[in-house]
Amino acid sequence: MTSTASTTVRSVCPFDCPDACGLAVTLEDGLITQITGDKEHPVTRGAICNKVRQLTDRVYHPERLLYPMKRVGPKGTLAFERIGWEEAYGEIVARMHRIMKEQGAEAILPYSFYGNMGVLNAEGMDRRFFHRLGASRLDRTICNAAGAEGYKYTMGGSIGIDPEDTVHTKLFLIWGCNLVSTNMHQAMLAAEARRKGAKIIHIDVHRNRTSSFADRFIHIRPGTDAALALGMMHVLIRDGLIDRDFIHDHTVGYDELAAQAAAYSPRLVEDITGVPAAEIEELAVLYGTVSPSFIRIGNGLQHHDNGGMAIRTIACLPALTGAWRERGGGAMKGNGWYSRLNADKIERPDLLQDPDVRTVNMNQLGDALHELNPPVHMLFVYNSNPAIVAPDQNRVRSGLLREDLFTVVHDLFLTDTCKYADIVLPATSHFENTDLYTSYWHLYLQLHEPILEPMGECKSNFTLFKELALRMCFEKDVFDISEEQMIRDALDSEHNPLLKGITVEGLKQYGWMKAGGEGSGPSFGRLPTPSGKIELYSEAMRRSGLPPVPVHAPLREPEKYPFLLTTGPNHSFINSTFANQEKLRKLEKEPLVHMHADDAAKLGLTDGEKVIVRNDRGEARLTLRTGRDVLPGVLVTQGLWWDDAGGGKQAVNALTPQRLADMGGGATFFSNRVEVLKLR
Ligand SMILES: Nc1nc2c(c(=O)[nH]1)N[C@H]1C(S)=C(S)[C@@H](COP(=O)(O)OP(=O)(O)OC[C@H]3O[C@@H](n4cnc5c(=O)[nH]c(N)nc54)[C@H](O)[C@@H]3O)O[C@H]1N2
Ligand SMILES: Nc1nc2c(c(=O)[nH]1)N[C@H]1C(S)=C(S)[C@@H](COP(=O)(O)OP(=O)(O)OC[C@H]3O[C@@H](n4cnc5c(=O)[nH]c(N)nc54)[C@H](O)[C@@H]3O)O[C@H]1N2
Ligand code: SF4
Ligand SMILES: [Mo]
Repeated sequence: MTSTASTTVRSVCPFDCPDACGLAVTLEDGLITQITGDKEHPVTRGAICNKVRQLTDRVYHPERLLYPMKRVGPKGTLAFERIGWEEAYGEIVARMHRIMKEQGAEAILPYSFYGNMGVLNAEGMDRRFFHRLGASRLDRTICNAAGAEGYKYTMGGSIGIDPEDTVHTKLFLIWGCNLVSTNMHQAMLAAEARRKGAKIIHIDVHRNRTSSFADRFIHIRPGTDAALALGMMHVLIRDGLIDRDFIHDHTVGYDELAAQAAAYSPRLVEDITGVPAAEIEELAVLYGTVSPSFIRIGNGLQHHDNGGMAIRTIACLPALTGAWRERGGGAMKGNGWYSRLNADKIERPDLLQDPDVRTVNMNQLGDALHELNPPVHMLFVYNSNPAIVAPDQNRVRSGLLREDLFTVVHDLFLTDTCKYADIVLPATSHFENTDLYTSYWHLYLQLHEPILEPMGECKSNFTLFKELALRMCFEKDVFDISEEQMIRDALDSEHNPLLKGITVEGLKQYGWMKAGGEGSGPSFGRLPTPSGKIELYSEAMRRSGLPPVPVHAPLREPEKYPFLLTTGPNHSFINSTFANQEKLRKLEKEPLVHMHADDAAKLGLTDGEKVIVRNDRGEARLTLRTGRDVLPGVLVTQGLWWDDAGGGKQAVNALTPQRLADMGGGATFFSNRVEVLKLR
């Protein structure tokens, strides 16, 4: 028997998940044999999710793309033939030159998101390349744009409490967040707080894993959270459960907010939200008397027409009670503000010759492919799977089918988007790359050094855009640089004093370093709002044509169809990533739609049968699950499944609108009206 050399090395989870876990990877003879959590990681402490424990199945998947290919059959059919990188680069460069000459560089559109969260590969060399090229800009709004802007109006930026402090919390509100599935370490910290006496309340439209984890569940109608928060404020103010000193010292606009909240009596709020008035009273009194209290605000409630305002409104609650004062008190929507990097240095927007070049909102890709002038002639997709994740999928796909559109897709797999590609390029997994990771939840920056050689002919996004730039004869001093050089640029602390002392050398030595060091948390000396304080009234909103004081606005889709459908992510996939892995797909069984038992009875539908969920945009065929997990009139489906081989129409974005949310150009994935028909 030959002996095998086994080593365990440090890695980082690259996926679009708040936890950004530290990984411990075992290699035998250069092959990964096991992936577990790094026990030394200060926040994730050795625990990782089941998805990433199975990551070897993804890295060594037999269907991984290993070489470039070009289309040899009709669009939409996955007919490809192997080519070399030089031929691929040659075709892309020739196309780019032709488009630039005939239509202008604006006719080229990048389309990317965070399939890999590494700074260099998600918002580094790629951005630099497209700026230099003069391509149309992409507004990356598909995830948290509305909520981030809403929170910013109140707090000045993505500034919440340090999640490590949440073990001190005594009242834990999980608001529109499926924590157990989507931010498991926050659930672990909540469980630790509970062992020390905390009570956990989940406010959601769907009774799910997180509801079972919580001590109490509050079932709310979709898109009505601002009303609930205003109802809580009504009671807090009426009953004198507010912290007048904190309000005086750290907020502006209390009088305007109080006047507004006065109109939101628990009875009125019950009518809007479906939450009984007595429950609203009880929740508000708990919130006003238990301290420290913490609100984890999720992404779910901001995927609605009124999502920005919902988050802005909830973010006002801890200011009224002064919850921010105590360790473990306050709120968090995201924490990106702490570790913000020097984007100007890495993305180089100064290379853009025409700063007025058009910007395309990624939530409106469907319309962009059909309506823009000059038309989009080249679409360059990486780190994203728009044929599945973008709203109004039928419109997106008919655009992708345009014969005069040249599409390049860089990915690890032949995704549904690749069906429409002219050139498919193979991407490395993050294990093969050098990169820098931040988290949008905890405060640690982590360095990743490659632990595998690139597989087949795979290239990282960084290498792809660097090599493409050199073939376009772009400036060598700007593009012919190393990963390490770009990481040094990113860490420049000029604009962010919290990065002071964080260096490549330090990251190499320790693996991770914390933004702001120990004891980070919002400082109320001065917040980055215009007034420097928490803005309960926002003059900036008024100037932007938004209501300056929190208010509830109803969802916008006409009530032509009887049900409101929310289409969130599931436990075993990350967006559409992992949906091609057999074991994980089996755990999710099949694409389901949850309906209240009374609604099902009225329609003569039974649990387990296949139904057609449809509206004017399209249809999805899903398996019906009936019960009491959703309120009457509401439907919930979870998971972004790939097209099934039989053409079974299970992709739910066929139903979702391109309509934008109230703020930030955000997506409205959860504000769909639909009807449900028996599948005969
Ligand atoms: N397992 C897993 N983890 C993930 C992801 C994944 O796909 N799978 N995706 C990652 C990404 S990109 C993101 S953005 C995050 C998202 O993770 P979360 O922030 O948890 O957001 P969602 O799961 O979209 O929605 C959260 C909850 O909001 C509920 N909800 C929907 N509408 C409303 C409403 O109007 N009011 C209230 N109160 N609740 C509502 C949904 O039922 C859901 O339970 O998770 C990340 N982590
Ligand atoms: N209906 C509905 N739609 C949604 C959502 C929802 O809740 N409901 N959630 C929305 C949200 S919050 C988000 S964040 C978006 C996510 O949308 P996307 O960012 O498109 O997410 P994924 O589906 O995970 O696709 C990422 C792709 O990037 C590829 N990839 C991974 N690493 C690399 C790499 O290093 N290089 C390259 N070139 N490719 C790589 C993966 O293989 C995968 O195909 O989806 C949105 N769409
Ligand atoms: S997907 Fe999230 S929870 Fe799972 S290992 Fe990655 S960062 Fe951790
Ligand atoms: Mo997201």
